[in-house]
Amino acid sequence: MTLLDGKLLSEQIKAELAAEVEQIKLQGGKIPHLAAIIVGENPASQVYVSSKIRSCEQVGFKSSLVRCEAATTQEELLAIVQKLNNDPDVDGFIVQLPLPKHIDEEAVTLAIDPKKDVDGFHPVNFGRMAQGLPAFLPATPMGILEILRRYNIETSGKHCVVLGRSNIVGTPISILLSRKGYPGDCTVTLTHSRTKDLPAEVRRADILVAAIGIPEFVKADWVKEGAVVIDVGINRIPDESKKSGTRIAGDVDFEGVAPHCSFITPVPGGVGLMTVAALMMNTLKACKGEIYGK
Ligand code: BQF
Repeated sequence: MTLLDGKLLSEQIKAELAAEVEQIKLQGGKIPHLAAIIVGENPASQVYVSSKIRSCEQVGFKSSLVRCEAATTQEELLAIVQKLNNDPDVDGFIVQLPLPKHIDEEAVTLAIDPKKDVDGFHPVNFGRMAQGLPAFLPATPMGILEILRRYNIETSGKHCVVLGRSNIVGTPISILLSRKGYPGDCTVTLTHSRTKDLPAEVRRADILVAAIGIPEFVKADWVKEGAVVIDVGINRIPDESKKSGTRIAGDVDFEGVAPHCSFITPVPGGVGLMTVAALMMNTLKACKGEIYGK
């Protein structure tokens, strides 16, 4: 069993990005600029957005954080989105999810200029991704592809089983792994809450992507010997042995499953860090006009 080390890979990627930013600076080019909007005080969101800003500093990007109180109206938020759409210095921006209940996430996502949509959530980017056109890929699926690529994991002809059909992870990774090329050319099964015999489906997986949001859901006897397991889950569960009283668990029962795997991502230190690294990659692409031209 080999650990798929998201910390190592994300640091590698950030070092590569930092070197490229250095070159841009030497040549007097535009410095990549990522902006983030956060609404309210969700503690997990605060941590996520801080780590994105910190990553910008590490790679030499400019960053801006727009903090809005929880009571911000949808109209006020849409006005901030328009401002960032029209700010020529901002190459890309994100609206940190989840948003407070009184704001329609879909309306906000639709308002983002697809050319600045470095989270890849706008339906234009989703549609372009699905058709294999240049697009900003959503950060978590892109991070997963980068893990497969950087560990040279064979994907062609493999049976990939995806748990969960969210717009942000399950659905896009199932599309990306089924398309032509590397990483890709998989035969994909997308499973969800109405799937009849989930353990039976999971047992067919050469590559398993678990993005269901239930702690330690995937059990040892569901996993085929030698499978590659990508655990997208970030679940906080009670643990009396911890100072905080909680720990973070993935969607996979790591202790039980790991001995059966050829490769497996840890939680924490796996896919989550790659999500942030992928966002940085997208921001540089936005700055260079790699997807939509300059
Ligand atoms: C790790 C996210 C659910 C809802 C909204 C490293 C992150 C997480 C975990 C991170 C996530 C999850 C992010 C680890 C960004 C990934 O070592 O396990 C990094 O910062 N993420 C987000 O911005 O919004 C979310 C999950």
